[in-house]
Amino acid sequence: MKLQKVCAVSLAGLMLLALTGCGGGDKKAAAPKDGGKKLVMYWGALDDWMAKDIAEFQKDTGIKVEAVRMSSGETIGRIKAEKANPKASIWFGGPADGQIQAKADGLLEKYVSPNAAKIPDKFKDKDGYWTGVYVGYLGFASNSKLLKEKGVEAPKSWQDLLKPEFKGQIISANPGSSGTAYTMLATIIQLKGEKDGLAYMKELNKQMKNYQKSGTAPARLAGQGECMVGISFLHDAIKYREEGMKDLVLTAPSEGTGYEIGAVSIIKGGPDQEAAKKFIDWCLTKKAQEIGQTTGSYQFLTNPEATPPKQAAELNGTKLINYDFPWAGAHRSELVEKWDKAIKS
Ligand code: S7P
Repeated sequence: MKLQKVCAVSLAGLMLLALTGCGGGDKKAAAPKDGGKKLVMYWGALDDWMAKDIAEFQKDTGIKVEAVRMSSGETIGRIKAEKANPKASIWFGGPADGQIQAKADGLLEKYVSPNAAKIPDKFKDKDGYWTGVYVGYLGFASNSKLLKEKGVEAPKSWQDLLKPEFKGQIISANPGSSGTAYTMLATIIQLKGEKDGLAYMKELNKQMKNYQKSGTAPARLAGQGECMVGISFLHDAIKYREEGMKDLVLTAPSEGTGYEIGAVSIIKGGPDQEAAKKFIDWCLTKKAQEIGQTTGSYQFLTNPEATPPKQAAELNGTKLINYDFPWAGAHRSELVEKWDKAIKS
C-alpha cells in the first residue's frame, strides 16, 4: 500500500496531513531549515504522541514527516515486504523485541547517535542498531465496578488469571500482531520455562474473552467495562484512567512482570537516511523525551537528564523479571508459532 494512500485513509494520516502539510497548505511558508527533506516513519506508540512529536520535530528541523501507526508484528511484516524497496527510514516505538528480530533479519541500519552516549547501556543495542527511548511495565488493568458486582478481587498474580471467576473476562492482544502481547508471552516463558509456559498460555486461553490486534486495547476495553481484566502496559491504563475511565484499577503480578524498552532504529536502505539520523539524534534529547507525557504517554524515560512523568511514580516498586531482550527478540517468530499451536491444540 502506498504511504500517500495510508495518509489519505487513516485518522492518524489525516491529523498528519494538517501537521506536515502533505495535503498542501501555505505556499508562502518559510523555507524549511533543513532544505525540504521528508522523513517516512513507522510508529509503534500512540497516535497522539506521534502527532505531537512530528510537529515538534518539524518545528525544530524543518524536516517534513509522514508516519503510519502500526503494531510490532505489522511493522516487521511491512519492513520485510518492502526489503527490496524500503518506503520508510525510521521505526519508532514498540517493545525492542521486534527491532531485535529486525536486526537479526538484516532489516536495520546501524546508527550510533552522538546523543546515545547519555543513554545507559542496558537501554541500547550493544552493536548500535537500536536505541531505547522509553520503558514500560506490563500488568493488569481491571474494572473495579465489574469486580465489585461479582465480589471478586483484582488479580495479583499470573496464577490468579486462571481463577474461575475470570473465565471469559480477560482481554489481551495477540502476540503475533502485538509487541505488548509478545512481551507477555516472553515473560511467561522466562518465568516458567518453555513447556510449562506454553501449558500456562493454553490454560489462559480458556479464560480469554478475545484477543486484540494492539496491546493498548485491553486496558481501554477494561476501562469501558467490556471485560474485568485487560493485560496491557500499565502506563496505558494510567492514561485511560486519567482520560475518564475512573473504574480502572492497576495491579502487577507478584511472580514478577516483564517490561519493554521502547526503541528507535533506522530501516536499512530507507530513503533520507540523513534525515533519519537527525530524527534519532533529536528523539534522544531531554526535550524530545519529555514530549510523550504532554499527550498522556507516561512511560519511564531512558535519557537520565529527562524528567519522567510524575504519573509513572505510581509504578515504582513493581516487581520486574530480569527480562532477557536478546533472547526474546531472537525467539520471537518461533515462540509466536508455538503459542499459536498450543492454544489451537
Ligand atoms: O504508546 C503506548 C504503548 O503501550 O504502545 C506500545 C504498545 O506495545 C502497543 O503496541 P502493540 O500494538 O504492538 O501492542 C508500547 O511500546 C507503548 O509503550
